Amino acid sequence: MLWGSCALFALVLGLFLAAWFVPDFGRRLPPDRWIVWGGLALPLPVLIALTLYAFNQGEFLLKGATKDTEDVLEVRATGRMWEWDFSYPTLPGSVAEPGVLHIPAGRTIEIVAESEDVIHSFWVPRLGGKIDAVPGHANRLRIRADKPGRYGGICSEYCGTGHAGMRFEVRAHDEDGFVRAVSAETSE
Ligand SMILES: [Cu+2]
Repeated sequence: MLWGSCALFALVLGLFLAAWFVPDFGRRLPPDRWIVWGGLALPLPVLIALTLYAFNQGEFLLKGATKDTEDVLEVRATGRMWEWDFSYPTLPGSVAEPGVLHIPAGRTIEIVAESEDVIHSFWVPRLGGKIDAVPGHANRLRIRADKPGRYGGICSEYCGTGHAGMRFEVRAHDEDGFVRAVSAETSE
């Protein structure tokens, strides 16, 4: 999307500069042609492609509503004023420190977001969409980190005076590192 928008911006800016500085630029094409090609023929495929891409991406993020066979790791994310807790219901004995979410890289993670008090919102900008954490209701969102690394997360629904500090960190590990990370913490 970034490179596509850069290309379109460069094209429009180029046309603008040409119209401004080159005498008689564009006069050979009648105005209705400019409208048909520039106003319809160019934007339609771009908008259709973006819409299809957005639908596809939305399917991935919200797949939790339906069942499939992919090997998905479920993580519970619980928000409360003003911190996040994470747990792994399918990994017995695993413990996570508050504010740190360990995940395996390259694997789809299903976040089950809940809240203990008011509405919060789970958001890791570099890993995709955000989802509200609502008291008494489990919302599901899928994320995936392609590479190991650290990714910042925040609460993105205003929830009180401590909202701005309601941050957490996602640490994506390779498969071995992930097992070590969630079991090493049991001894702490
Ligand atoms: Cu908040």
